[in-house]
Amino acid sequence: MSLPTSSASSLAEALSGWPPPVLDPHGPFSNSVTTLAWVLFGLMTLIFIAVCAALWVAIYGSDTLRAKLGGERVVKWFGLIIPAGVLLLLLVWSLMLVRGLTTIQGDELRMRVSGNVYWWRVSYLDAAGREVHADANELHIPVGRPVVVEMVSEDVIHSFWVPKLGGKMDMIPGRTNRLKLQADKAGSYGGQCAEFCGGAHALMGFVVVAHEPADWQRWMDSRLKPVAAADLTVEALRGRQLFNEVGCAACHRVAGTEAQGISGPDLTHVGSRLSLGAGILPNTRATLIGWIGDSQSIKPNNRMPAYRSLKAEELNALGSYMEALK
Ligand code: HEC
Ligand SMILES: [Cu+2]
Repeated sequence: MSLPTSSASSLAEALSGWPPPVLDPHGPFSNSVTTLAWVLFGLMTLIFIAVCAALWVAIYGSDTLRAKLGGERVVKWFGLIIPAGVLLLLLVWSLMLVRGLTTIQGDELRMRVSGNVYWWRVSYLDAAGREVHADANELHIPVGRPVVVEMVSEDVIHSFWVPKLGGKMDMIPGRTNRLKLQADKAGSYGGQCAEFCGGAHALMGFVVVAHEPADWQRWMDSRLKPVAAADLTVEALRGRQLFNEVGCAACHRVAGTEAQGISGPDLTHVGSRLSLGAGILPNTRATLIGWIGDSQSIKPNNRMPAYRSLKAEELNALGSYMEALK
């Protein structure tokens, strides 16, 4: 099935993540954050100009000008009343904004994302909070509908951030935080862990793909059907056998097979992900093989061992199997 990102450049843009597109909102929740950012910037500029003017008066102003302004009055207004007013306004505004980003209305799509060193476990939930589909490193959402993401962490503190679609929220072990996202347009949007969580923290990205609602429903339906063995080539079948023999299945789940590991990303549909290694590489046969053979050079100290002893034929077979898991 086709994804809204047919052009490689928009994926590259979504994946590069730098500089974070903080002033380019694509949904109502990111919009409100961006508006507040501009207001902060505007007020900061005014205050900066006022401070420069005060400095100018202090250094170069004539005695008559200073007497006219009155030292005490200047301190009262510019040192107390105006700063207190500005800070109070911004405090109330940002508290109300955060409320808007976190208040649950009940008609949102529910998802749960948990942070892991250095990847994301993703669950699609039904209205009662039960998992209907497990995935990793990619969130697929319908355009125009708010999505509540419940956030947890399985190890250290991470932070979930999709600059174009919403605010930023910490994932704290033992706690569930919530944040709403919404996309106004189909496309792929880059996300990034925004809290230092270890050496390869900068290589902990992800992608949010927004589909038109009907396409999203088709996509969800397609997720519930794992790839059947009958649809695999001979080489991919060999890869499937190796997947169990060399121990991949201990950490990874592929629905419909005996591989049911949960300490690594779910690979049931890894072949259809846009990116690999948690948003850091495009997903191709070559990058799959490169990752399996030596993920430690790509992402130092990630929790997957490097399989440097596998022969080229074995790596090809594993790559072919992974690629077939659409
Ligand atoms: C000890 C557990 C463990 C074993 C064994 C293991 N992996 Fe992984 N694997 C992981 C973890 C953890 C990640 C996520 C790494 C990251 O991005 O930080 C991962 C990531 C991956 C990814 C990328 C998934 C994505 O969406 O980015 C692929 C593909 C993969 N592993 C395939 C394999 C294959 C094939 C084998 C066997 C040759 C294997 N793994 C063995 C733990 C494991
Ligand atoms: Cu992190």
